[in-house]
Amino acid sequence: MAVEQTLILCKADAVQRGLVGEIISRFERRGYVIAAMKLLRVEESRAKEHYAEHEGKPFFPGLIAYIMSDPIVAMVVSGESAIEGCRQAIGATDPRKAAPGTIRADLAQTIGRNLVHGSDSPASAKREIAIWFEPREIAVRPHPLESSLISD
Ligand code: IDP
Ligand code: MG
Repeated sequence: MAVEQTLILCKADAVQRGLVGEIISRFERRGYVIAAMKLLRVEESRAKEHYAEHEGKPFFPGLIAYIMSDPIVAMVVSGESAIEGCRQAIGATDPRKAAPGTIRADLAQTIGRNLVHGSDSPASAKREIAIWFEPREIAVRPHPLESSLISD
C-alpha cells in the first residue's frame, strides 16, 4: 500500500447536471483528499492529448466533443491506493454494467455520458496529472487517518 495521486475529471455532464458536489463528496467520504481542483473549459488539443489512447476509435470524435461541450472540473485526488480505489468508486465504463453503489451506476445511464474520468494505472495517473496541473498547483495535504494517528 502506498499513498497515490490520481487524476479525476468531473466531465461536462456532471457540471451540467449539478452533480459535482455529489461526486466530490463520494471521494471525500471514502477518505480520499482533494490535492488540487479547478473548473475549466477544455480546448481541443488538451482533450485529444488526454484521450490519445482512444484516437481512431469510432467514439473518439464524440468523446472529444462531449468533453469540450461545457466546463469540466479537474482534480488530483490522493490517498492509499487511490488509483484503484477511485476507479472502483467510479464503476465500470458502461453505467449499465457498473456495480450498484458506484458513481456511474447510481448517477449515469449511458457509456457516452458517464460523468467521471479516473486514471487507470500509475503511469496513466502521472501522464494525466501533468496534462491538467502544474506541480505548484498540487497541494500536499495530510491524510485524515494519518493526522488523527499523529494528533492522538
Ligand atoms: P474509462 O473512462 O472507464 O477509463 P475508457 O475505455 O478509457 O473508459 O474510455 C474513455 C471514455 O470514452 C469513457 O469514459 C466514455 O466516456 C467514452 N467511451 C468509451 N467507450 C465508448 C463507446 O463505446 N461509446 C461512447 N463512448 C465511449
Ligand atoms: Mg480510461
